[in-house]
Amino acid sequence: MKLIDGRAVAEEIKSSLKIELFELTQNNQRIPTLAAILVGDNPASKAYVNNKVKTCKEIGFNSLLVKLPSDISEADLLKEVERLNNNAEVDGFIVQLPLPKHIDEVKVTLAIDPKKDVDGFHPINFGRMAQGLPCYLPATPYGITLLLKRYNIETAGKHVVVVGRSNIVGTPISILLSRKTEVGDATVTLAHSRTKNLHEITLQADILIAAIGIPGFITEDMVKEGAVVVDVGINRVEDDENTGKSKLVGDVDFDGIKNKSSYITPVPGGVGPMTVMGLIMNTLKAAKKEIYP
Ligand code: BQF
Repeated sequence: MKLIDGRAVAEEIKSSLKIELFELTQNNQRIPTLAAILVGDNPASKAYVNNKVKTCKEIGFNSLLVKLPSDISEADLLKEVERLNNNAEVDGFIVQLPLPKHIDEVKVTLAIDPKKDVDGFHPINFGRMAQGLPCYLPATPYGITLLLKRYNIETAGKHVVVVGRSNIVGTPISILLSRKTEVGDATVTLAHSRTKNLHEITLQADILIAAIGIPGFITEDMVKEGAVVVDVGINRVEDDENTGKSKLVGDVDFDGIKNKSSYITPVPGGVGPMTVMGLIMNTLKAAKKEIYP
């Protein structure tokens, strides 16, 4: 078993971004600026936004955190989105999900200017991704492709099984890996909660990507000997020892699978840190006007 160390790869990328930022400023180009809208005080959402802001600071990017109360109306949130769309200081921004129940996430996503949509969630960017046009890739799929590349994991001709069909992970990673690209040319099966005989399908996977959101869902009996296992799950569960504390676990039974897989991503420290780097890479592209000149 080889561990895919997302934390280490994220650090490598941070180092190279610091150098690139230095070169940008030498050429009198703008310092990339990321803004984030955080609605309410969900502890997990706060932690995610703080990770993103902290990573910007570490590299030397500018960041702007817009904190809004959980009872903000949808109309007022849409106004804040419009303000960031029109703020020339901001290269790209995100609205941290999930949003409170009274707010329509689709409406908010549609309100973001696709040129500043560094999460890559707007249907314009999704559609451009699906057709292989320049776009902001959704952060988690982007991070997964960076990890596969970094570890020289061949995808061409391989059978990738993705479990989970969300708009932000399962569906876009299945599209990306099936396209005729560097990290692509795979034969992809997209499995989900209504898939029959899931074991039979996952056992065929050369590369298994778990993005279901159920702790420990993928067990040893579902994995082929020598498979590459990518765990996208971030689930907070109670600690075993009755300490009252919680811990992060993935969608994969790591201890059960680690000796059967060729490569495996841990949780924490696997895909999670690379999700943040995907966002950061998109912010750099936004500042350089690489996607939408
Ligand atoms: C790690 C996210 C579910 C719903 C909304 C590093 C992150 C997580 C884990 C992180 C996630 C998950 C993010 C680790 C951002 C990934 O060390 O394993 C970083 O900050 N993430 C998000 O913004 O929204 C989510 C998961």
